[in-house]
Amino acid sequence: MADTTSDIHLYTAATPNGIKVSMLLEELGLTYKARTETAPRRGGAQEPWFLEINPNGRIPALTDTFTDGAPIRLFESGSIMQYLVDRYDTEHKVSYPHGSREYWEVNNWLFWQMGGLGPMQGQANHFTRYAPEKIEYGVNRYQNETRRLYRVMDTHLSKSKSGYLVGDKCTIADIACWGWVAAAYWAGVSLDEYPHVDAWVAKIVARPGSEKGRHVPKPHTSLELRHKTEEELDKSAAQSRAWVQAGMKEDAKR
Ligand SMILES: N[C@@H](CCC(=O)N[C@@H](CS)C(=O)NCC(=O)O)C(=O)O
Repeated sequence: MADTTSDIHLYTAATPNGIKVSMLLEELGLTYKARTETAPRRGGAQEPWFLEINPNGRIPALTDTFTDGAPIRLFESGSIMQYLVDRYDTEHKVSYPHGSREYWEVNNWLFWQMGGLGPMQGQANHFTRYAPEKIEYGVNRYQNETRRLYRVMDTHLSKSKSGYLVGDKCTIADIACWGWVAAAYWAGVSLDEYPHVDAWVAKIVARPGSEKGRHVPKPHTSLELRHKTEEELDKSAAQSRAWVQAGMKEDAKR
């Protein structure tokens, strides 16, 4: 049996990058403490103590006691996920052995998410929901790039026998992508055009660990966005727009 005791503190918020880590921790059955004092709206992410953990001042970040007994810090969700499976997924529940073909294919999709899907959809969110004015060029550029990435994923999943991104099981590649895809409608992208991706969203949410982890630190509501009107989406965006804009002004002053 793998050792599931840990001294993990997860600094997180209810965002696509934050829930990746709680979903993985739950999939692995690890104990951890979810910390929310650095959540974007609270501003704690720029405090000196947190910058010691993540010099980039963003969530998620994680601390643990390393194998040598001293504290270790992890930042960047992809790096955190690799650390967690490398150290704790000794039974390869959601990973493949280092050096196997599948290991490298998981890495391909993990980097695809970190370098493509996340940043592009994040900018689609920004121009669609948070910009103080509608800038058509920005909206089109990032929504279209997000759609292109969903097409890539849909084509890949159409050839998958298991319905997962790599091999015959759910891995950190799936978990990394899930929170973003689940929030497609926030970026103005419809899942109706991507049937394999749509089925994959439901497949992941049916897993008890992922289902539990997506609700950390508070109930996950992205799947309900699909049933909201553009007007309702815009109304919720107005609440977030204010703190996104305030955060940008603060960053520009630093
Ligand atoms: N590449 C980073 C992105 C981290 C990131 O941008 N986190 C967002 C939440 S998903 C954040 O902390 N936003 C607060 C802000 O922009 O001030 C990762 O994957 O961990």
